[in-house]
Amino acid sequence: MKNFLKLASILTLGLFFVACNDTPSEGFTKTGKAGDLSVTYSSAKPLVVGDNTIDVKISKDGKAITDATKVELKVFMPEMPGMPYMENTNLLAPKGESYSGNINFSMGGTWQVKIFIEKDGKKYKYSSSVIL
Ligand SMILES: [Cu+2]
Repeated sequence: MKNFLKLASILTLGLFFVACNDTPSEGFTKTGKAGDLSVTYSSAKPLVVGDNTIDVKISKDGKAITDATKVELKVFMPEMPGMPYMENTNLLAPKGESYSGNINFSMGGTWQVKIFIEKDGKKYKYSSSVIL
């Protein structure tokens, strides 16, 4: 039993160390496609439960798209046993060569991420997910 406790505490310490070593200085970036557009969404800081400032960069053939009619970011978590559907949606504002705005994750877990883009009368959708 004593040996088991020793092993358990060593493992716990190990996990704690790994968790603390999770490079907090690095932000978050994910890239994918929405039709023929390239979409990158990022945060200067790691994503957290609560408010996050998200930057969305859209490009086509390597050229930044800065004249989108609308860029909307939506995060949601489907209904789970004992937990209601959760969602946060925000229209992003143009900022330099990207679009920026706040998004709120109300709890940890897996969140679905959708970015809706409108440009020249066409609609695009980028689908992704993050784990908090
Ligand atoms: Cu949930």
